[in-house]
Amino acid sequence: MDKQYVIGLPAETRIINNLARNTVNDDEVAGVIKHGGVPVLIPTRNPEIMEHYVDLIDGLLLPGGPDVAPKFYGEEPVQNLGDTDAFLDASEIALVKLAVAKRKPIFGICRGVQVLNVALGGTLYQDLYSQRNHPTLQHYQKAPMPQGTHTISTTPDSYLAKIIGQGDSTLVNSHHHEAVKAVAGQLNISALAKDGVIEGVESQDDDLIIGVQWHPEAMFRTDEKQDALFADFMARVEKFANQKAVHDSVSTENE
Ligand SMILES: [Mn+2]
Repeated sequence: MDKQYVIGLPAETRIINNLARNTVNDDEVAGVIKHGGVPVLIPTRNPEIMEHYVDLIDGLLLPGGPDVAPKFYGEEPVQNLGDTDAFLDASEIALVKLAVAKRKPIFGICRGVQVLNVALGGTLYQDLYSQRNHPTLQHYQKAPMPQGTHTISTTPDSYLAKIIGQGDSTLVNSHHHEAVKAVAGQLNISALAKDGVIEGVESQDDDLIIGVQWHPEAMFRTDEKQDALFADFMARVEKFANQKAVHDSVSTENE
C-alpha cells in the first residue's frame, strides 16, 4: 500500500480512576497498523459532530463494546440487557449512516456488527439466552479470547467466504449475548453459527460493509483467516479511496 489511509475508531468512554477516559481496544489499533492503516480515535460524547470525522477518515472500524440501547431499534429494555451508552450508540449510528453516504468502507466487530445493523434499520436480540426459542451454543466463551471455540458456516458465494473461505469449519471466538435478529434491508447474512445465530453480515451490492460477530482482533496474530479480514479491510479502503479520487478529479475538470 503506497499511501497510508486513515481509519476511524469510535472511542468508548470509561471511568478510570474517577475520570472519564476515551478508550479503544489496542488489538484493533494493532490490526489496522499491521496492514498499513493510520488509526485515529473518535470521541463519542457529541453525535452531532460526527460528519467532520467521516470527512477526515478513509475507513471506519466499529469496535466491540457494550450493548446497544434498544430504543434505537424501537424496543424496551429486557431484564438481561447489559450496560448501554446512548451517546456511544448515537455517535456510532451517525458514523455508519454518514460513512455509507460518503462511500467510506466499514468493518464491524462484535458490537460493531450490531450497531451497523441497527443504524441501517435492523434489530437485535438484547439477550440470546432469554429471548431465543432454540437451543443456543455458548456465545460468551470462558476460553481465552485468542482461542476459537465455536464454528461458523459462511454463506456460499458471500464476500466473507472469499476472504475466510467457503464451508462450515472456520473456528471463531465468541464474546456476546446480543446478536443480529432482523437483518437490515441493505445487508445479507454472510455467516451463521451452528445454532443459527447470525455471525456475519455484509452489504448486498458492493463490498462497502463487512461485519462479524466474533473478535478477529484477538486472533489475527496467530490465525491467517482473521488476519485476512484486516488485510481485506485495508484493501477495500484503498479501492474506495481510489474510486473517490477518480470521481473528484472528474468533478473538478467539469467545473
Ligand atoms: Mn458467537
